Amino acid sequence: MCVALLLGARVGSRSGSGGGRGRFAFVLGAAIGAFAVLRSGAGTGGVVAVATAAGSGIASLRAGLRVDARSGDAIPVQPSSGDMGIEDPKVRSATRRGFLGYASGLTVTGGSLALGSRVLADQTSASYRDVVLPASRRTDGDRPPPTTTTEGPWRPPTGLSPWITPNEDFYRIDTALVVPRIDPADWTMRIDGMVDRPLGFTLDDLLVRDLVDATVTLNCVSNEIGGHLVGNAVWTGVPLVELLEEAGVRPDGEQVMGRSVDGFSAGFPRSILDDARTALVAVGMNGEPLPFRHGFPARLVIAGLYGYVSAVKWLERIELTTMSVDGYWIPRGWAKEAPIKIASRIDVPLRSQTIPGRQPVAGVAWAPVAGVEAVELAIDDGPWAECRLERGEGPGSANEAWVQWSTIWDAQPGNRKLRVRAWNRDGMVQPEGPKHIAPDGAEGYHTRRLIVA
Ligand SMILES: Nc1nc2c(c(=O)[nH]1)N[C@H]1C(S)=C(S)[C@@H](COP(=O)(O)O)O[C@H]1N2
Ligand SMILES: [Mo]
Repeated sequence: MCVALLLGARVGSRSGSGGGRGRFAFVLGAAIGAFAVLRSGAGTGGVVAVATAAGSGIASLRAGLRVDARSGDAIPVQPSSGDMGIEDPKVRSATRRGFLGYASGLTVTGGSLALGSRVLADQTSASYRDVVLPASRRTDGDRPPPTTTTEGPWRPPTGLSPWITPNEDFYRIDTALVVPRIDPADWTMRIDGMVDRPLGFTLDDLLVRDLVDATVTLNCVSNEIGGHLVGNAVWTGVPLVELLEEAGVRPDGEQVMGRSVDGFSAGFPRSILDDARTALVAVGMNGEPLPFRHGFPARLVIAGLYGYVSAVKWLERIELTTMSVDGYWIPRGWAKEAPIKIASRIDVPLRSQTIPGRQPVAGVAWAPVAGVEAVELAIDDGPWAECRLERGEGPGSANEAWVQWSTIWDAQPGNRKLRVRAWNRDGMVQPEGPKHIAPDGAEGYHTRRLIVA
């Protein structure tokens, strides 16, 4: 699938808009894609999706446009560095307006593609339903006792993100045209490269091990300030360090490179694991086997690293290598090392208009792996005032998961501005920015402007 995409992208970028070679590449890509889809057993629906993708690919070549699928349900969603050149939203929308005709065509083709891949992703095969997570699982890392405050019991305000993001609502980012639907019977995961003993695992090999549960916030580097490409889940899996110890990493194996069945790859320095952060070959998400969309049968989850350098879905290989090898997004202009930045978001109040009087302001904040120490809210550029924090209950270290924060605001009529920022437990405040998502994540304080009347 990825081959088709890459091929199309490469020829597309050389030939400019509407190039015959570009069109040829997409048709060729579609043929390869269809072959791959048939081989993977996705059926004719998958072929239709690929054909649609090829069609919209040609359309986008002609329009000189990229498909911008922010919801994460359509085609390649992480913008390439090329897009970062246009910073002014007005310039962008002017360019877009010129291609309205193409854009509406794209919406239709893109929409049917999204629908196609969704239908495929939601079908559960018999072999998927056979997978059962073992009931007894251990917990590493300590969690402080639930927050006890003098403020009394806490009720999450309406509209606040739940502590655990349900699997159905969890954001999805990947380059896959069609969600891989791996039959565990045909799947193994190997650990090789600069190791003393290359190892191979079936899904059953992983499931019979002493599995760990951990609550970890996953965050996409493409998440804008206040965006929703972030979620918090309880992941179940095998600690990566245990597997690496069994394989015996050689001193030159300084990078852990995860590789997916779809050609995607992501790597991070092995030394990152030395601080005992959660790092799992995950097979479960919120008590269920991984959904297809989120990497069934196994994926990596590394606390505190953006997904594009760590969270490889449909994992088939963990290669120990030197730092000179690059994962998928690195040659496309994204930073080689990418720790998650301190961030906070206002969820409530949601609307741009609100009524005067006392009301909740609430949201989420995250700063893995140091953890969130405090969240502050400023009203109309007034002083920063500390908010109440809720650290949800769950397995794992509280510092690797987001916190919910809330406060009560006595809204006065007029134009109002709310700004939020977080501090981590190393005494660092969230960077004020503003800074764009490329190359290593956005910086800035989420701001909500409201008309109180
Ligand atoms: N195979 C594969 N794994 C992938 C990606 C991908 O494109 N292909 N994208 C990564 C990125 S950029 C992110 S942010 C996370 C998102 O994981 P999710 O879709 O489960 O939320 O997956 C990572 N793993
Ligand atoms: Mo991402």
